[in-house]
Amino acid sequence: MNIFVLTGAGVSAESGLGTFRDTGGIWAKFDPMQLATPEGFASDPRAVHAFYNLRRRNMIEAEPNEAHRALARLGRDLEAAGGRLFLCTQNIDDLHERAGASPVVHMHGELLKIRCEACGHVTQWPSDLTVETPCPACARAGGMRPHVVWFGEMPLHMEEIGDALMAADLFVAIGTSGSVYPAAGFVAEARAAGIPTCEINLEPADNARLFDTGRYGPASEVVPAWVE
Ligand code: BJW
Repeated sequence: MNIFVLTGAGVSAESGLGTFRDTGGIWAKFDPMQLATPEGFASDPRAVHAFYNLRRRNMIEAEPNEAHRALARLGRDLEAAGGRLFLCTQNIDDLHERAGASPVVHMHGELLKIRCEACGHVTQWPSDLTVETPCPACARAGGMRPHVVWFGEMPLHMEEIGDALMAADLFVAIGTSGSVYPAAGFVAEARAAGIPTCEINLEPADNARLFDTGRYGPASEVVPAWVE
C-alpha cells in the first residue's frame, strides 16, 4: 500500500508552534504580504529576518507530538510490508524528522536552511540570520534568506510530489486549511485519478466536501488512532 500524506500547521499546533489562519494564528499577528513575499523581503529584510529568527528559536525549543510519532511509525510499518509512505509537509519545522520520519518532503522549504540569492547555495543554519551574514560558498553578504517558499514563489519538489500522488493508493491531508495552492489542489487531483481521500483536522476545512472521508479532533489523538 502506498499512502500519500500531506501535513500542515495543525500537525505541529500541539507542539506549541502556531498555525497561520486560526484565531490568534501567525497571520493574525503578522502581515503575510510584508513577511512572506519576495517583495516584503526586498523592502525590509531586517523585519523578515526577525520574524524567521523568532520562529526558528521557537521551533528548536518545540518537541514532536504523538501525531508526528504516529506518522513515523506508519512509514516504518508500510515499508516493512513492502509499501511506502510519501510524507509531504507544508511545514518548515523539523518535527517530523525529529520524530523519526524519513524521508520528509518539505514543499515550502525548511527553517533550518538558508539560501544565497546571489549563487543559490543552500546551507544548514540553526542560529539567527542577519543581513550581514555572508554566504559560506561565494562570501557575498546581504543576500542570505530563509530557504522557505513565499507567496508567488514556486513550491519545491513539485515533480516528485506529482509522481508520488499519482502512485498513491490513498491520499490523506492532516492539519491543513486547504487554502494555499498548489497543496490545496492535491485532493482534487487525487479524486480525479480515482484515489480515495481522507481529511484529518480539528474541524472540517473549507475544502472538506472534496474528501471521501473525514476524522476530526486534535491531531495528537486522531492521527495515532487512524494509524493503529
Ligand atoms: C489542527 C489542530 C490540531 C489546528 N489538530 N488540526 C490558485 C488559486 C488561488 C491562488 C493561487 C492559486 N495558485 C497559486 C496561488 C497563489 C498562492 C495561494 O495559494 N494563495 C492563496 C492564499 C489564495 N500560492 C502561492 O503563491 C504558492 N506558489 C505558487 O503557486 O507558485 C506558482 C508559480 C507559478 C509560476 C511562477 C511562480 C509561481 C506558494 C505558497 C507559499 C506559502 N507559503 C507559506 C509560508 C511558508 C514559510 C513560513 O512558514 O513562513 O506557507 S504561507 C503558509 O500557509 C505556510 C503554510 O505552509 C501554508 C499553509 O497553511 P496550513 O498549513 O494549511 O495552515 P493553516 O493555519 O491555514 O491551517 C491550519 C489547519 O490546522 C486548520 O485547518 C486548523 O483547523 C487545523 N488545526 N489545530 C489538527 N491540534
